[in-house]
Amino acid sequence: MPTNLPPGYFDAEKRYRAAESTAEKIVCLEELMSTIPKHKGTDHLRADLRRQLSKLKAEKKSSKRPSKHQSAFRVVKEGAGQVAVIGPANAGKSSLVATLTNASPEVSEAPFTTWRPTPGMMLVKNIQVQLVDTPPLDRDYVESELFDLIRRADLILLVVDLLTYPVEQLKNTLAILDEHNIAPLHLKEQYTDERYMSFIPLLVVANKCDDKSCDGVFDIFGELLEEEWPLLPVSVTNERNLDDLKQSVFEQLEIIRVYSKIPGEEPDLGEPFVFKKGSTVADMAAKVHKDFYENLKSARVWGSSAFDGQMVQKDYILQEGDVVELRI
Ligand SMILES: Nc1nc2c(ncn2[C@@H]2O[C@H](COP(=O)(O)OP(=O)(O)OP(=O)(O)O)[C@@H](O)[C@H]2O)c(=O)[nH]1
Ligand SMILES: [Mg+2]
Repeated sequence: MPTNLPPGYFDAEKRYRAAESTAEKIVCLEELMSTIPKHKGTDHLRADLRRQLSKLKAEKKSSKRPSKHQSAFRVVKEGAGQVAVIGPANAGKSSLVATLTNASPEVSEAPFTTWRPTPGMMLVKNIQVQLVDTPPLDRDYVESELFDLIRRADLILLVVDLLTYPVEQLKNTLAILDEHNIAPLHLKEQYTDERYMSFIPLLVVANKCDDKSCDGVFDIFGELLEEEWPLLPVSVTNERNLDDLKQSVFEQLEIIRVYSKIPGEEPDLGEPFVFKKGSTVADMAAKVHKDFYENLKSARVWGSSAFDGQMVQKDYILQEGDVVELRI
């Protein structure tokens, strides 16, 4: 049966064939279908094109669903450590990340402002540490991927509002974490079966401690907790104790800074290498270059635990601030 297609069909078909993206193809195909007269002779053609259209629409829909790798909750680690800033709504998590890093997450007096994680880099001692602002940890609204983000973090900053039932806020947040098999590292001994748990170092940040008048409230908060907690009172608004907070983050990450030195030259004290505590000269050689690792003959160290220029072996454990000269 003749199809009797109008000239508009052939123009639309050209555009459809030239379309590159799925979205563009859908628009062109719909246009193409609208040019086809509806009669018995075009039944097959219309059915074919309808099938193609639904295939394209399905393609578009599945590409919209972010894969695990594209998810906003999968934040690529940068710098010397990744720190998840978590806690109940309105505690000041976004304010903290906005003040300490180059990121600008939205801050608002209305709770439930943040819906997606936002990473930012914080300079502490001359190294960069990544802070990640997160949506509020609330049983009714939390997305399960947030717990994956927390499990991957090197450190948790649990922010509570010191002026709004901080004990309840802390206990509630810990209970939610526990329900998802996440617990503070310092409580590890309390768990008889550790197999399914992720233990992450955790520091409690009691925010909104704006002036000295709040210090008493902070003391009571500490006394009301049943155990010893790593706690720090801060005020993001008034920038109280934020330097202490940065220092604590550095310490809790258990990292050291080590500087390299070329024989006969002054050490480069600008850009340290960052290692986990307990790393050795061999670890440093591996980080500098494969050749250094494979052909290392000797190393000399200047630092607190070695006398200046002391020759050391590959298994020498590096210390914070060491200057190391590798020789191959
Ligand atoms: N007084 C006082 N208010 C603060 C302080 N830090 C943050 N705020 C205020 O607390 C409110 C909430 O701040 P956000 O940073 O948006 O809190 P959040 O924890 O990110 O909130 P959600 O994204 O909703 O979970 C805002 O009105 C801030 O200005 C502080 O140190 N002192
Ligand atoms: Mg927020």
